[in-house]
Amino acid sequence: MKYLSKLTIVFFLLTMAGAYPAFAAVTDTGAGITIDNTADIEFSVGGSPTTTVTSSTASFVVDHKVRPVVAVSTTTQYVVAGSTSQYLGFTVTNDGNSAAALPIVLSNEQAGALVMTNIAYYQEDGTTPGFQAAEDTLLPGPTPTINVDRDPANAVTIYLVGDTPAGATAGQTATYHLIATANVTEAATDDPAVSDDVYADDAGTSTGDVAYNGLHSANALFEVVDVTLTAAKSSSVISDGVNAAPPFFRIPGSVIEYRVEITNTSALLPASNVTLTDAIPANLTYVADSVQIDGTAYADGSAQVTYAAGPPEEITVTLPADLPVSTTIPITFQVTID
Ligand SMILES: [Ca+2]
Ligand SMILES: [Ca+2]
Ligand SMILES: [Ca+2]
Repeated sequence: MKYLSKLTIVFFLLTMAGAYPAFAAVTDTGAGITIDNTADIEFSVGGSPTTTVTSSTASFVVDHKVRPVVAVSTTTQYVVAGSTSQYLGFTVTNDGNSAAALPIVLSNEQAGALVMTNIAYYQEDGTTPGFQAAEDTLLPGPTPTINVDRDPANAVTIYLVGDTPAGATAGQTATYHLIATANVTEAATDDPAVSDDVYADDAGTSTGDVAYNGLHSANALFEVVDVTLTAAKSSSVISDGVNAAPPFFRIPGSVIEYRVEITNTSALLPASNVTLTDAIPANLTYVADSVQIDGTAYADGSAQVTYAAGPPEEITVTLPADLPVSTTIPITFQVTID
């Protein structure tokens, strides 16, 4: 009982650590290994001592189980029209018993109204999870070949990367099937002396991807969405130079605070490089260093605030980070009435 409990704990810990393999390929007998077998025959005749006869040796070589496996790591990628270097993530695993790394040719099949342009394949280089064009490895050609070790720990992460056409419209989708084809030819018959290639793949998602046809596929989706920002502007009086306490009035010398609430109405994608430009109207003077973004003050001339004396005076405010989905961030600044 104690022993079983320990086993359970070890299994649990390995699973938690991600060390327990999802595939069991490395426990399969390797392709190319020769297995010899003989039998011993014992007999006696009329009370004679036992005689042993050994059979001839039956030898064969273990065949090559060819089993590429494709899985999806990014099921849906939301994109906007005109966006570049959008990607779907896949893993490609060699789940066979290859003696050497299995050569696998990558290709794709597209379906849907959306057709991405400049499709390319990149291989994750392990530095940073996710696709980075400057880091990950661009694979050459329209149907590149990768070599995948049979150890599931060495599964290869592939990014199918493309640009969204400028004319794409919200709601359009593109399904892309990543197809991994083993670059070996299945043997017609078994030669016991040869490690023959035998297709052992599953059926997949692409057209005609049945079981045992030497390839496997999985699919993921690009979907076009609209990202719209709204901006609501209001003003309030901070002081009027006359009254010590509210209510204040809007007279020359009063300090007015403008508030612009910027909302990302998209529930799917953040907005990047959000910038507000405000030309200060006549009869008002901007109060230096009065910009606040979401309650945090930023000085004129900082990375977030550019001031131009004009006329007219103009401030440009850049959010320090992406505006997250379904989020409102207020920008405030102050002016005085001349
Ligand atoms: Ca990466
Ligand atoms: Ca064989
Ligand atoms: Ca198949």
